[in-house]
Amino acid sequence: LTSLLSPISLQSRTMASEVEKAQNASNEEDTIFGKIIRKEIPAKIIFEDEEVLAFHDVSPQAPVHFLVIPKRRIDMLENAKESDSPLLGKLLLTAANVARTLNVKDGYRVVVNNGKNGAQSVFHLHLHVMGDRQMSWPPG
Ligand code: TR5
Repeated sequence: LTSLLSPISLQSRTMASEVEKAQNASNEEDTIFGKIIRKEIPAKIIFEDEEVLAFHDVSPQAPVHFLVIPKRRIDMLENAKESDSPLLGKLLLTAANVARTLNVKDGYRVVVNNGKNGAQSVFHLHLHVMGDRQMSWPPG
């Protein structure tokens, strides 16, 4: 059956299941990213300091696709507080620094999925950084 599916339908199947996952995701206290921060499960870590962590996405949507997360959990962008401003700024600068380290050429895209309609599936704030291919607009 798989051989009958075109790459496009395979891609939309993957996208549909990502959205499904997001629609069913729960805003639990700890998440898979908490386990990655505590090194309870492995991840391909690219950069780490006391406040932030950058690691490759396990299901890359571009030749380069990494995530940048705060070590202190903020569940969603919409729940970030004024006092989180320096940390939010640091996430963006880390995204740029890591993209430079990985030698991502000719630009890249930074995305935050927020909530159900934003297709957020992991409730620990994260920036997606995708590059090394031409992105399209509008996103799906
Ligand atoms: O849909 P949102 O924006 O919440 O994105 C969550 C992202 O986390 C997706 O792109 C997933 O592919 C990614 N993800 C999920 C897991 C995971 C991961 N990236 C790295 N390592 C991971 N592990 C070990 N486990 C996951 N469940």
